[in-house]
Amino acid sequence: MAEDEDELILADLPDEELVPQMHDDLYDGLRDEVVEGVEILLARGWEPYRVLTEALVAGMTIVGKDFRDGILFVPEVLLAANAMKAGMGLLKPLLAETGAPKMGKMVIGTVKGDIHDIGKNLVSMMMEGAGFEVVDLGINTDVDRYLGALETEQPDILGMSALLTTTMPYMKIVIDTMAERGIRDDYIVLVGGAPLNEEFGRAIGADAYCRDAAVAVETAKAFIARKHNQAVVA
Ligand code: B1M
Repeated sequence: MAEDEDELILADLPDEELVPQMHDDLYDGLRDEVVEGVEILLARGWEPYRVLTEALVAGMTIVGKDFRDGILFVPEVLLAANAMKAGMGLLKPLLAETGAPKMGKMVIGTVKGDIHDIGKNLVSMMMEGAGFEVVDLGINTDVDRYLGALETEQPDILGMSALLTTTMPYMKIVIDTMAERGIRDDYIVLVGGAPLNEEFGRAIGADAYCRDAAVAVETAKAFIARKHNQAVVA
């Protein structure tokens, strides 16, 4: 009897209770519940982007704060990250389904020494949704892998992600190496990650720092438009 009373049926919750419940489930690393919550919100007509930002990213922000404050530890955060990824997996095809014409191509990776990939994956998803072709190099990407991919993929944009203050300087190594090889100006270089800011982006010689995935898409579109205009003028 008591057990029945305790059982929580996610589908019975109104949106304003379901979303905080999803934040709790993400916090607790409950993958299946997070996936179910995403399915319910989509079935209720929520836009995939709204589910992503209000249910998943907002939940991960709470996890981030408690990780910083020593309330959560790596194993718990990994579980939360896996639950987040499972929810994102469901949204990915929907965000990519816009049928937008191809805008350009981006190679992206998390820099050497850094294994955080949720933000990078989100950027990739949103870029694909906006019509960009994305080649994802994954995590822990060293300068040779970045440069090799630039050569083989010939993208318009190089994207780099770093979540640690100790790994963000690696972006400058990549950009400096591009400059040494005379290819820096062949690509639009966009950087992002929680510890970065605009000043850092400028200081390392990137074209722009992108605060979040939506800004990354808008910035990429603006740079591609500028590139096309220059090509027309030239
Ligand atoms: Co890590 N971790 N972590 N962690 N982790 C942070 C980053 C930290 C801030 C937590 C904290 O203390 N509050 C802290 C860094 C402190 C610092 O450097 N100043 C930290 C630490 C210390 C560590 C370890 C060292 C912990 C340890 O082992 N003692 C370790 C490092 C491992 C390594 O990389 N070598 C570690 C490990 C981990 C996990 C493996 C447990 C896990 C990662 C799982 C995974 O990614 N697969 C993890 C997580 C999940 C986090 C937090 C909690 C969440 C990161 C995240 O996914 N955010 C994070 C705390 C935080 O950031 N609040 C933390 C959600 C994501 C959507 O946001 O990644 O910022 P974000 O991406 C945004 C924007 O930044 C931007 O757009 C994205 C979407 O809007 N963006 C880009 C990102 N990349 C971009 C690229 C672009 C454009 C925009 O290119 C064009």
